[in-house]
Amino acid sequence: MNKGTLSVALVALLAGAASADVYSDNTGNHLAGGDVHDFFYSQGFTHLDITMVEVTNDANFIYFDIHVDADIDATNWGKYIIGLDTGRNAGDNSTDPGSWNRNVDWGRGITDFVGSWADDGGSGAGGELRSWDGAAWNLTDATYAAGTDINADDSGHASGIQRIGLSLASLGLSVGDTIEFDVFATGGGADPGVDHLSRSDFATDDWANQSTAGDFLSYTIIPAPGSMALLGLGGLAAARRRR
Ligand SMILES: [Ca+2]
Ligand SMILES: [Ca+2]
Repeated sequence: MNKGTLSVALVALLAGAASADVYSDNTGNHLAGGDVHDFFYSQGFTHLDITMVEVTNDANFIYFDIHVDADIDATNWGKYIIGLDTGRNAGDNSTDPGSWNRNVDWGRGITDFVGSWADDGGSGAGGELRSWDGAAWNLTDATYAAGTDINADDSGHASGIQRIGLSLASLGLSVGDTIEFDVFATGGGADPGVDHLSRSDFATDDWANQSTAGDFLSYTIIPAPGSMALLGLGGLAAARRRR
C-alpha cells in the first residue's frame, strides 16, 4: 500500500468512525421552551448551551464531540464536563475532588470524570481525566501531563465543538462494553452545571444553586472501523448499511 492509497483508506476509516451516536439536547432560553435558564441566557452565555453530543470510538479511544450554540473561540471561560459510569466499581457522587468542586449532584455514582476547558479565547483545548478507584479520586492523565489517555481537539471550536478523546484502556473498556454518561457545561470555581445533556429543562437558575443531572445516556463500544479495513472498503460500506 503506497502513501496515497493509505491516505484514501484513512479518509474512509475516518468516515466510518464518524458514524457516531448522536445525543440531541434542547436549546435556547427556558422562557422560550429551551433548557438554559434566563438568568444565564439573558447574559448571552450561549457557549454553555449544549445542542448535542456525538460519541464514537476507534480501536483505542472513545471520542465525545460536545456541540454548543456558539463560537467557542469567542469566549474564554467555558468548561465542559463529562461524568462517566463504566460500571467497574460503585462510583462516587462527591464533588471535591471528584467533580472539580463543581456544584453538581450526579444523582448516582460516577467512576470517571473529565474536566475540560476551551478558554484561551482563540484556540487550544485541554482536559483532565480523573478516576474513582473505589476509595479515592486520582488523576489518570491530563493534556498537560503525559496526554496519552486524554486528548482535546480545538479544530471545531468555531463551529462550537469541543472534542475530547479518552483511551479505552484507561477506562477499562473493550468492544461490547456499555458506559453511562452525562455532559454539562459550566464556568469556574464551584459553579453548577448550567446545561446538562441529561436534561431537556434547565438544570439550575443561578450560579449559586446546585444543578442535578437527569437520567444518564448510554453508549456501547463498537468494533473499530480499522478492524473492518481488512475486509476492504466494500466490506466496510456493506457493514455500515447493515446497521
Ligand atoms: Ca441545551
Ligand atoms: Ca440540556
